[in-house]
Amino acid sequence: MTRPLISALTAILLLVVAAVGTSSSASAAEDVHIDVANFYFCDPSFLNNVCETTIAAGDTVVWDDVGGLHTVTQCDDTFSACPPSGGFDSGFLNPDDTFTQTFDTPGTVSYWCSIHPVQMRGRIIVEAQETPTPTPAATPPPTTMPTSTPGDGTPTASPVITPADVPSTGGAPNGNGDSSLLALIVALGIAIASASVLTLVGTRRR
Ligand SMILES: [Cu+2]
Repeated sequence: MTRPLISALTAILLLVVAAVGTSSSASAAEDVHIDVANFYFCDPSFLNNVCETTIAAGDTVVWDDVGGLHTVTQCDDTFSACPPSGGFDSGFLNPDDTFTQTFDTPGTVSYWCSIHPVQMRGRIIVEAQETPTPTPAATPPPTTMPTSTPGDGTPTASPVITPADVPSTGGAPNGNGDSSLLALIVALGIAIASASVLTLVGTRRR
């Protein structure tokens, strides 16, 4: 086989493996919206108060100006430096303007409107993203029928039969759907690859 054909074959097999492996995915980052209005963040109950919004690390906060001229300006924890060095500042927001900020680091970030610093304050609480634990392939517990021993009334613990102990002779065992599907997909991939090889070889001979 020539190199391009081998690469094509490898690519097809990789595609098959990728298709099989896409079943698990990490939880996606979200957009969290916060209203900015006269004269509050979040909702009117936070007038002269601090609206706290909890998000997950990696989420993006979208402040939507739904009325009035405001800013979204980061502050230090005590609202004494706004913005602190390197902090964000939206500048003036008019109605229908939005300001977005993505928070990747767990912690608490305070902000206010620099035009209405007493009425309008908020905090973003960034919680650590849970690391998605990969779900191991579920091994179906072996179903062991309780063996009734005639005459012997003593109940004994059912023997634990691990899949390795099951003899490979006889009919197809149940619960093998995943590996059968995988085998089918791989076989399909190889078939497609062979077909491509034959087509390519045929094209070259012409
Ligand atoms: Cu304001």
